[in-house]
Amino acid sequence: MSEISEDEIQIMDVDWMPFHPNPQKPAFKPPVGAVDAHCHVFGPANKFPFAPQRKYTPCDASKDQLFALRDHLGFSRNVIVQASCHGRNNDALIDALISSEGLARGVAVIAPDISDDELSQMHDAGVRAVRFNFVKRLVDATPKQVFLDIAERIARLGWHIVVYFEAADLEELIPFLQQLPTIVVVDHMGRPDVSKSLSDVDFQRFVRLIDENENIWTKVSCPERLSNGGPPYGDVIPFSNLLVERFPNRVLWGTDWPHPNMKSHMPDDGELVDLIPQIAPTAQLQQALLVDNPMRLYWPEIIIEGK
Ligand code: 0GY
Repeated sequence: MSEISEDEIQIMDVDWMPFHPNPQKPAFKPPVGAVDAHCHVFGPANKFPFAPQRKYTPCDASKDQLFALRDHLGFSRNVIVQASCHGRNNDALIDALISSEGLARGVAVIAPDISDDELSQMHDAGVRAVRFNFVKRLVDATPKQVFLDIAERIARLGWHIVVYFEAADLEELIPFLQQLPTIVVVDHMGRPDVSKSLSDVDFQRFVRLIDENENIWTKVSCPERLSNGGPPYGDVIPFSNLLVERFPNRVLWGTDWPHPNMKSHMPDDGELVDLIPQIAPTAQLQQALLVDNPMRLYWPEIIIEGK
């Protein structure tokens, strides 16, 4: 068998869809201080190589491109989530946080044996949460006890937990989620099957979970990933809208730029922003979704006066 060099295996997957090269300027103007609370940076691979155990190899998506998109869309801040292609090496994330000069916070993926010093350095850089990923196509399974041990350590820092799972796995995960000692943010509305109705048993289980657990929040993100019909994602909006109206103080919104693992199409980020008035129809709901909620969670120390 011939040897494969590290350079060769860092080339993006042949079916990888790169992010939209020139998203439109949205017609919707986000409120002052709006936060894109779910996005990623990838590499650049020559500086921050992807993890050997990754399940996909993306194109580079740099911090500078992310910050340019932030400004173009009319947002002020980012929450950058460590993506599975970087494994537990958070260097690209930390580099982006430091470069943001306080305008980005981070969600890291960490090992249970991380030292207190490393955690403290991450905190100084802007990390405020860890992500527990249960999506089998993205990561190998981690024992729940490992996650519980991590949860206990990061709770002491005032951090919270972001979880990503498929709707089919929720029932089994509920006892675990209810043991977590911090705020818990569920990615992408728990990935509902939007071909079903709002009264479907799986989606109602998710709504009940948030109803019954005051520490559980969700991101009303990723219409492009959940939709069966494609843009303008009319099949997803009722799910996002229900959650925003019912839990106005426990919802976040994000672009999910650079949209890893999209296979059907690549969304225009400007069009995603233009969906916000349908998801959150009043100025009050928009202010909570885009400013007050993410600021409370990621920048509690800042009282917003302008930017
Ligand atoms: C997302 C969704 C995905 C990927 C990741 O960490 C990741 O690789 O989160 C996905 O493929 O559904 O939130 O970006």
